[in-house]
Amino acid sequence: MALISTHSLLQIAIIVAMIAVGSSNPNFQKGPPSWKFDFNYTNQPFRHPKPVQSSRRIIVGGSDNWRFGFNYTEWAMTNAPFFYNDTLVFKFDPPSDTNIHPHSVYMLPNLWSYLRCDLRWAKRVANTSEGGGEGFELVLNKWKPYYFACGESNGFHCQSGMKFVVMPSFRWY
Ligand SMILES: *[C@@H]1O[C@H](CO)[C@@H](O)[C@H](O)[C@H]1NC(C)=O
Ligand SMILES: *[C@@H]1O[C@H](CO)[C@@H](O)[C@H](O)[C@H]1NC(C)=O
Ligand SMILES: *[C@@H]1O[C@H](CO)[C@@H](O)[C@H](O)[C@H]1NC(C)=O
Ligand SMILES: *[C@@H]1O[C@H](CO)[C@@H](O)[C@H](O)[C@H]1NC(C)=O
Ligand SMILES: [Cu+2]
Repeated sequence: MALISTHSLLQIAIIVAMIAVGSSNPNFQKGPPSWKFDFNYTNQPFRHPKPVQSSRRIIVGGSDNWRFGFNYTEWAMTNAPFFYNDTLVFKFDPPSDTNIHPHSVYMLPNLWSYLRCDLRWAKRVANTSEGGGEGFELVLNKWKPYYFACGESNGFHCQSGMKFVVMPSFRWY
């Protein structure tokens, strides 16, 4: 039995790449921090570079919100890096007559559970009703990889793309 499938290897590669994006944030390097991009060397009156916005509110999935049939791994890759203290917002409609397949948000304990969409030791952070209105908010206030997944249909939503990893990056204030 192949213990690690090609599919899993690909996913591991993506996650390693994402964590690398976080660590390669300019602030981890010796060079000047990213405000160098705000400098304008023309002979204008000197203005301080704008302070970096302190935290962001990021809608998971953008205008697609948190839904079935969307690849959140790809979404997370194109929207990385995420920063410490950023707020992730999960928006999904509560169960109703017209919404018989609602969603939820779980955090998986480790990479292995994440790769297999194994929800046994997962922690539910939002039930199917909590994504309505302004959505469910979660602040990235720990220095750790966050393994997110939808916990519905016994892992089927997760396997179909409703999962992603976030590793918060350090931001220079
Ligand atoms: C610098 O300021 C000048 C004058 O306002 C402007 O034309 C130029 O586009 C600015 N350059 C950058 C890189 O922001
Ligand atoms: C993150 O946010 C908390 C609460 O607003 C604040 O006390 C803390 O200084 C922030 N940490 C960083 C690294 O920005
Ligand atoms: C979801 O959680 C909210 C807030 O804790 C609670 O009021 C609600 O009853 C829960 N709904 C379901 C379907 O578990
Ligand atoms: C989502 O996209 C990633 C990267 O392109 C890919 O490896 C993965 O198989 C996709 N997931 C699904 C469920 O299609
Ligand atoms: Cu779901």
